[in-house]
Amino acid sequence: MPEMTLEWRNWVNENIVRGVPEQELINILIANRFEQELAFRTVFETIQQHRPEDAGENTMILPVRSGFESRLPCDGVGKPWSVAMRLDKPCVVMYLNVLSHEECDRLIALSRPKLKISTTIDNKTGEAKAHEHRSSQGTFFKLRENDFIREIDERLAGIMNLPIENAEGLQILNYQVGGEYRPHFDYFPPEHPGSSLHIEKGGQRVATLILYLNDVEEGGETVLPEVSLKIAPLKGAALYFSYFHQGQVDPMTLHGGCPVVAGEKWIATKWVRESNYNKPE
Ligand code: PD2
Ligand code: ZN
Repeated sequence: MPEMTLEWRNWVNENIVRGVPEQELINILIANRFEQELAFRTVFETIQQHRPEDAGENTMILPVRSGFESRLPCDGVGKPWSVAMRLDKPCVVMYLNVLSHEECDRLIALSRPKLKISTTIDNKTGEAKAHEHRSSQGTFFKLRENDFIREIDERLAGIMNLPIENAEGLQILNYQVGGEYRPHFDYFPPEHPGSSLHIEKGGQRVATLILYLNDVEEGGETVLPEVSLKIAPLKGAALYFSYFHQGQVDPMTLHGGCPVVAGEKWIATKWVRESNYNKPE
């Protein structure tokens, strides 16, 4: 991945001054192989210099290109995904139209017959166990399990800007009324003896993408309490956050799924590791 050079910084600066939309500049940087986070940060810092009132301390709101704010249902078919919201520290990004409504419905239909009680990892032993803190049912697809899943796995790796081989298989979760996932970390806390078992293959988890497969009637928001962020599920949209940088995990990414108050909630979760998680045994 290229480092940010002075020429590129100047280019961003000139274009911000000319009034070119932020998202356009970010897309060009990413197309030129800059890491997504570096692209966002460079544009963000430049805006902060010129229009501090638009940038705030920590938050960057990018142009919203569909019905997110109004919570209109947005049909992802044929539309490119776009960024609706970004927080800089920790890096949290809300994407729209990552999956089409047909893809969401198909993932649900394929998963429904395979659902099993979800588990959490025992801090001491690393064993997976059912726990009152996680009241959902779920199932996994293997990485590239079939053509449909392969296409989604490839798209998500592209959005997350991480190698597909580092990804775990897509997990589908279903919460009924009252179902929740209490605040937790997706990384394996280094201080827990049970973590080493999970880090052996593919290393630490580095980032998560939660994909919302339906609109929830009430409740079921994803929360990041340390940064006071609450995201309502929106069919086809996705929430990204990363938490492992320079060998350090980021406790600010504590997050949870609020209880569903009415209706049900379906999500898909993509977790990505530091290194290859799919080497043949
Ligand atoms: O369902 C959610 O919103 C949620 C919240 C926190 C899912 C996960 N974590 C996860 O799958 O890791
Ligand atoms: Zn989680």
